[in-house]
Amino acid sequence: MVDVILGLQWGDEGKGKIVDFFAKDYDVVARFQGGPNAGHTLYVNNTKIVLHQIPSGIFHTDKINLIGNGVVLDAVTLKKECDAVAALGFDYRKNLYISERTHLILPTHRALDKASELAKGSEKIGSTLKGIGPAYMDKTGRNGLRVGDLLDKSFTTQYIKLRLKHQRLLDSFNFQEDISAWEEEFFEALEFLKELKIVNGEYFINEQIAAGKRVLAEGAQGSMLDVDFGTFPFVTSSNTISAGVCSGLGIAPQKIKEIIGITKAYCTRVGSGPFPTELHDATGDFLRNTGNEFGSTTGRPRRCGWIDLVALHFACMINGVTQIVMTKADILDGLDTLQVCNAYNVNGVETKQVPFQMNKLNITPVLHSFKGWYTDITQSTTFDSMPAEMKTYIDYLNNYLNVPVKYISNGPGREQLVTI
Ligand code: 2SA
Ligand code: GDP
Ligand code: MG
Repeated sequence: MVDVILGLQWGDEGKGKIVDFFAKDYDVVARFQGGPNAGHTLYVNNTKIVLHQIPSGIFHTDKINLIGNGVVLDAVTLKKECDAVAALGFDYRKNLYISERTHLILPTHRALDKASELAKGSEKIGSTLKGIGPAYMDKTGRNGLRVGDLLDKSFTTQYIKLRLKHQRLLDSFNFQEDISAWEEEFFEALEFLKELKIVNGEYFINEQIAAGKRVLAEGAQGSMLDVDFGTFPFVTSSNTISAGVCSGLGIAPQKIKEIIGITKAYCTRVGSGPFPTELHDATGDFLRNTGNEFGSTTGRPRRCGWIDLVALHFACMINGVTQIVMTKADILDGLDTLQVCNAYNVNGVETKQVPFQMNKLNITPVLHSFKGWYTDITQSTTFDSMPAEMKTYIDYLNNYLNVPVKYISNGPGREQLVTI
């Protein structure tokens, strides 16, 4: 069977930590979408590591880690990350597998990402500039190059053809950048990539499932960044929701069992786009500073605000979430009052539904206040010992979402996870 862990907000919910925690119960950890735009933070022997391309189960040496066909792969980032994993004493060559159908991010995709953002000016998406959008465009436009193509002798010819096409596009943007250094690194990294375990991902994973192995699919970004259901156009270019697991790994829907949704106890977003509960005040600054809310890939400050139950309810619906993990609860320890958004006021009309084109509407969040627990919860190991105010907060979420919060994360450490 396959279980899924994915983000219910705009990413950075703490998926890396939770996947690493749960990995011990699985045989395979697989990434199904996204690429080096992701930044999943985990701690290995008290050392912080941020993974962008490699699944977060890599430090469990007996677990298979698969980069699925739905991912877009930057070979340069992958090589650097493999070196970082090896430096921590782990042999990624033993447990890292890559689907031959995974699309490659080329240096010109990164240049095109930059050019497109520059051209958009004040309407830019706030992309991580890792080439994600252009690489997925080449996939759906049926032009992209895949990991399996590397083993074909026509690869260089195909690369040159695509590069030329990209150059014409870059010229139309009037964008100039010397990519020769990127290209050199890229070709070196491709040689490295060729030596890794490249497999037919769909047969590989289905054989694992047939043999009774347990698979954990690891989402990247978050549901509100999904290309179909997120706050379009301020989204990423992949299906971040549970449906993406099937197309991003080649597995059938009935194989999926638990869908574990991760939400912070508050909310953040990095990049542009609507964020109804965003705080532009001292509380927003408090959340950013206490929660260390800076992009794990780009270092950009994250926008911070109250938890948004309208968006969370929507995310639970489209994903079919069966249980929730609430992370970063400890960040709220220092606040005496907490708020949650339980409806949107759109031009004077209250709604509990996520509207089309949120960015074109004037949305005011309808907030419900709670007394904060105002206690250090980082050392709590049982839900019983947690403050009564925290229990009231969780009860409210359970009732609103109609999906149970099953775990509370009360610190970045592997052991800081309380079961309810
Ligand atoms: P892209 O690069 O084309 O996918 O960007 C499109 C939008 O998706 C957002 N996005 C993210 N949001 C949160 N976290 C992400 N990963 C990094 C992290 C981000 C970082 O872990 O912190 O370091 O800045 C991520 N990746 C993409 C992005 O901000 C755009 O709004
Ligand atoms: P991801 O992209 O969803 O994996 O999340 P990121 O790694 O981008 O950001 C989450 C950050 O929060 C990381 O720095 C984690 O170490 C940290 N973190 C995760 N869970 C908790 C928690 O419960 N409390 C605190 N204080 N930090 C946490
Ligand atoms: Mg992240």
